[in-house]
Amino acid sequence: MLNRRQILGAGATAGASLVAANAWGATQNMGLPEAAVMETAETQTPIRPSSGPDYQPVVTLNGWTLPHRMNNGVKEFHLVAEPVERELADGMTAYLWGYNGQSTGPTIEAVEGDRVRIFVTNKLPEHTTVHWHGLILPSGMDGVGGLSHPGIPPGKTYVYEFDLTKSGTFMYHPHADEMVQMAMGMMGMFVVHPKDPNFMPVDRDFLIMLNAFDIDPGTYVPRIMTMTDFNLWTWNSRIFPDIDPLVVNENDRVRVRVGNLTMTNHPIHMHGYDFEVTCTDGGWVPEHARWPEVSIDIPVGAMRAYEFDAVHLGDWAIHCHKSHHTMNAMGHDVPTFIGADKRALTKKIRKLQPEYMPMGTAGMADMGEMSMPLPDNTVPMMTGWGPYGPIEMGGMFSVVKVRRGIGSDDYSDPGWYENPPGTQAYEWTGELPKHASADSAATQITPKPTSKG
Ligand SMILES: [Cu+2]
Repeated sequence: MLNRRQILGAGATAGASLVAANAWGATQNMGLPEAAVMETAETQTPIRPSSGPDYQPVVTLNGWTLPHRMNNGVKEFHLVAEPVERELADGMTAYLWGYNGQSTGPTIEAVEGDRVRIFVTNKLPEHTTVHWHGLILPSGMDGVGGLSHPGIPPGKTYVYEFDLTKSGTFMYHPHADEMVQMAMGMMGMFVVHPKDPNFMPVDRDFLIMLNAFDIDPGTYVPRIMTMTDFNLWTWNSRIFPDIDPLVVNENDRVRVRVGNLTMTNHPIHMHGYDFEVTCTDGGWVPEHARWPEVSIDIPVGAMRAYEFDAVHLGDWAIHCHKSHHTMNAMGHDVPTFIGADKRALTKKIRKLQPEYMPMGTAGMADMGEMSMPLPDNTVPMMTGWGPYGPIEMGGMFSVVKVRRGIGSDDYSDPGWYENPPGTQAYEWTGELPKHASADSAATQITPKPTSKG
């Protein structure tokens, strides 16, 4: 059964493929290929190759793949650098710069041995370039403004053309006014599939670009001068609870490719499995050089792909292990109240503001449950509801959903996992030894008030 998301997704993909198909028929005209535009932040169904070697197309979470056309054996793509409106979450839109209607930009997919011709039209108010991070290409195609070629002036189109000499996962981003343009969301992934379909095949191949923004609550435009204190930690310019799950069929071979174009490292941790790094942006890791991990640190300006066999059914969290990166719109100047006695203060404030509620004295979990009034265009700091209560996360968090009987092109959310009887943590209702009683637990961190009464 199709849900609203799939219908939108299928429609959008069909539309995008249509552009490519029409353009194919018109290759003899040699005009600029049509620039496909994506209007939603919904994950698009992957595009299977219609010619050349077969490959398992990648799924860009909350993103899409740029259609191409063939022109005398050359794969032609058209990127448009432009201001975009991106839904970072349902109910929060950001005014960013991106490509072809979205930030992050569309994923470019091609095959080892292909020659690609990429038209880049600049609709920004200032010049830009595109640097093809990790690809082996002629120096003049490297996209460093002023070094490789002049910046692309506003309103102009430049052509990049080169052979894809190796397979792997690469990235693209401006190398012109780079600090500003990347803070505004300009980046995307470039996947080159192996020429040999039997080289390290997988059944599911997911793409995540780690990026970050600093957008004050109630506003729309990122602060471009921020170096470390970003407040929105995003995957493909999307935040939890609105990052789509990674939907996987039992026993699938799964690859997750994670690129980092933020200004700090992100230890990506996935529950329920151990796995191995199989690829960096430098190339594939030989089998004898891999070691097992449960968290993979993704350095700044780098990509790591890891793989696993989906043998453990369940809902498994996947997230950055820096706890501040699984929060939304963090204010870092919030004081710590754990252990503080706010009763006297609360009494005074309630004379002026009867609904006042003190928070934070027993931790901040109450923030995950309560809906407090927020400025417009702002999402809560920790949020998301699971089958058993608030998940209390934000930012860089999603769920890997491993199920039995998922169709090979089905990425729709299967709902929550039902734990088989006897396999879920439960409350102990029997006797407790004296030293473990509930009373003694609370007194460990909360000092008793000095005046009892
Ligand atoms: Cu992180």
